[in-house]
Amino acid sequence: MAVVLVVGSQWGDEGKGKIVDLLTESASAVIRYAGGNNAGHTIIVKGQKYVLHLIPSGILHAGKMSVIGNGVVIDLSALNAEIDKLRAAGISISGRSLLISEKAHVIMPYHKVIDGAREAQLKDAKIGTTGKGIGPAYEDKVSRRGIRVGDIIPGEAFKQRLLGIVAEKQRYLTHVLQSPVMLDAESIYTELTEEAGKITDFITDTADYNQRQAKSGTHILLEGAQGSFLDIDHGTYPFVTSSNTTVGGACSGAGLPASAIDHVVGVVKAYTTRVGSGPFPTELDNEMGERIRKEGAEFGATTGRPRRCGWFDAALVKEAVELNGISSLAVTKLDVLDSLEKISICTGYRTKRRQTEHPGWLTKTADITDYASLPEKCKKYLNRISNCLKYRFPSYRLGPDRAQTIIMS
Ligand code: 2SA
Ligand code: MG
Repeated sequence: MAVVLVVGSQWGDEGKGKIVDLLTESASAVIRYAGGNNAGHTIIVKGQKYVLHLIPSGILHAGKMSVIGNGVVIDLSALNAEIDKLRAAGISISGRSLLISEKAHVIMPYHKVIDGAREAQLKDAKIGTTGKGIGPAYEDKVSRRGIRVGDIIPGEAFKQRLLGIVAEKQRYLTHVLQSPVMLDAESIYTELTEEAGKITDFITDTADYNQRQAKSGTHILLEGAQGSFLDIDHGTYPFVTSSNTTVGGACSGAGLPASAIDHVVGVVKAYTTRVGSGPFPTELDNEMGERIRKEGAEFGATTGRPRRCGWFDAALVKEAVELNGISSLAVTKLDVLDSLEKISICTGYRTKRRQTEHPGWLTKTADITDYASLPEKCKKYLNRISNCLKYRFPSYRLGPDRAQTIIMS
């Protein structure tokens, strides 16, 4: 399998990072194509926990290339902090392990201020963003006022352009959003050029790199961020993020033709979570939801916010399967349901809400390494999901560690 896309099939936090990490073994490169440091990919390798926000999960494997594609928005100081943290943990990062697109847009300090001020203005109707400036950065990209990584060339020309943009943002902040924040254009220029200076070794034409890899038949992975229903076009608008998280975003955000994608792996949690506002038909706003949250440690990997929890929604995932052309599904966090006596699955709600109840398996599953050894009731639950979606699963991820996975053959 040459080019494989790993895409979230719910509202994010499905465990994409773990599946990518697992598939990286046989891949040469891992490419991020959308989102920014709003993402939080938690990976546990040999008991050591890593939370990645911008850098693809491939960085945890020596000898693999990690690529931040043109569709990603980059907060340069957050990126450098992440690089420093990984280096401190003994991970080697150089131009031979990390590439950053010169065309990726930069999240500027004023984007974060605008993000926060807008949310405050929306009060109860707020989106529940991560506050990382994602929306305002993509807005500037689309309105052709953004700053790209490759635009940051220290000197008068760039400085003058930046001063003009900052003056405009200040007017917007003060007069439209009534924000008390005063932007300091000089220090923004200094910080930006300093941070950009630290990553010059990594900046390149990543679309060209990706296309060459794809053409040569090398196995590469496209690592999705957030989930299908946070997609700006196909998600639960306006409670979405500002990028195309789905398959189309992978092509534009990595600079790859649609024909290059050979296989699409959809990642789903064995139940559903959502962080931030917006519709959630199977939400359990009760003790059961609390129990799943606790058992699954369902807290935002970026903001620490408690994630909303609910039953598996097969109707929703079926849509993600169609939308992304998912070839196979990977199920994660099955072990979180180990202690439940009854588990429900939503099988449809467009015309009529239906929930089917399943007996729980009440057995610890995290360390089971083959499908046959799973409790019968657990297999029944998985088969039901598989039947609802009319898809079979290539792997089941049980516990949090890389080793705690069942690969189906
Ligand atoms: P934004 O910040 O503009 O992208 O927020 C818009 C919506 O997108 C949701 N969103 C996420 N949902 C799940 N996981 C995300 N990453 C972090 C994690 C989230 C965290 O891995 O846990 O730590 O809170 C993520 N990023 C964005 C967001 O909640 C809004 O609904
Ligand atoms: Mg996450």
